[in-house]
Amino acid sequence: MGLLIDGVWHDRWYETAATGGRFRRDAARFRNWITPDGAPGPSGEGGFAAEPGRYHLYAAYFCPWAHRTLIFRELKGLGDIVSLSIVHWLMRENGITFREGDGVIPDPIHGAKYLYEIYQAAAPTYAGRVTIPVLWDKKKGTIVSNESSEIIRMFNSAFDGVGAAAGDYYPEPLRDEIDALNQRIYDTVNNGVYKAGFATTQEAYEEAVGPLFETLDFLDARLEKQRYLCGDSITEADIRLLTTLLRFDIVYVGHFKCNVRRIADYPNLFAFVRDLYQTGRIDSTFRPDHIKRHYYMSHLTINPTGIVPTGPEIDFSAPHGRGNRFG
Ligand SMILES: N[C@@H](CCC(=O)N[C@@H](CS)C(=O)NCC(=O)O)C(=O)O
Repeated sequence: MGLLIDGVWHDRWYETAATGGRFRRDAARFRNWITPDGAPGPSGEGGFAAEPGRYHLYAAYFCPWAHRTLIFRELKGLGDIVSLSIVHWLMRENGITFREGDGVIPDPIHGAKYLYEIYQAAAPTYAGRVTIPVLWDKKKGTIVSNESSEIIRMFNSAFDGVGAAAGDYYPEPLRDEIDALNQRIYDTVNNGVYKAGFATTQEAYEEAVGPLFETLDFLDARLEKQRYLCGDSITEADIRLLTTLLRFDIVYVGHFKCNVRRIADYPNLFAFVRDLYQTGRIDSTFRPDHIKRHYYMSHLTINPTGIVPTGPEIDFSAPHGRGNRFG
């Protein structure tokens, strides 16, 4: 774990001394958008037109943010349109790497050993954290985006004219509702588990855990009445929630001390996770072995022995009953 300063790698754990033990996530720096015709998107520069074979996704099975992009790549049938590398689960010295391992797909473009080499290739004096996912443009030889929430928006619609599968997971009439849910779920759940887990004071930990379980209670109640967060079809908000819920009982309950309740204790949330897991090819993007090894073996400040727990046993392919219940 570390960061680049003036393009040079430094191994360093997150700084929480100046914030009363609170973990603060840095904003992503590459914020360009792929659009159907290369017109600029909501931020960054233009010139990134949707073309089959032009873009490469660097992703991780362990990472909840990268997992969103892997799911959208499947849902939108982009497997032959956007090529893929998968990094190794272990993140220690030199940060995220392409060392050999089951499920790792090496970097065909730079032959990189470390993810930071991709950042150096795009910006030789880059200063900041080196995070996954990264969307690379083979034509311009640079990073389009390293912000997962924006990469999934591009995957949702930019490639529709060049062979993507049908489906709109951010439909116009639902946007306000999706945005509001995303905001609350990001602050208290997606990032909330990290705020709890990386806190270095009791106060910072409690500040994160309370709102996390308030939101989970709220979501479980919402899913009592409808199949998905915004009604009867899957939206981006469901996928953004799913990647955290899939990691919850196997990692966040123990490693990040988010142990007030398990997802398995919430009847609706647990069935919702199984429902989505069994949708399309989402199951093919879930690698609990990478996930467990990543967290328990990489965060040695939290788990100094690096021992990975054996359980829990959870069957995400068990019947969920939500199709019959909601018609
Ligand atoms: N805002 C980014 C966050 C991505 C992120 O933080 N990924 C983690 C892995 S789960 C990472 O690369 N961490 C490395 C670090 O912080 O040094 C996104 O959503 O795309």
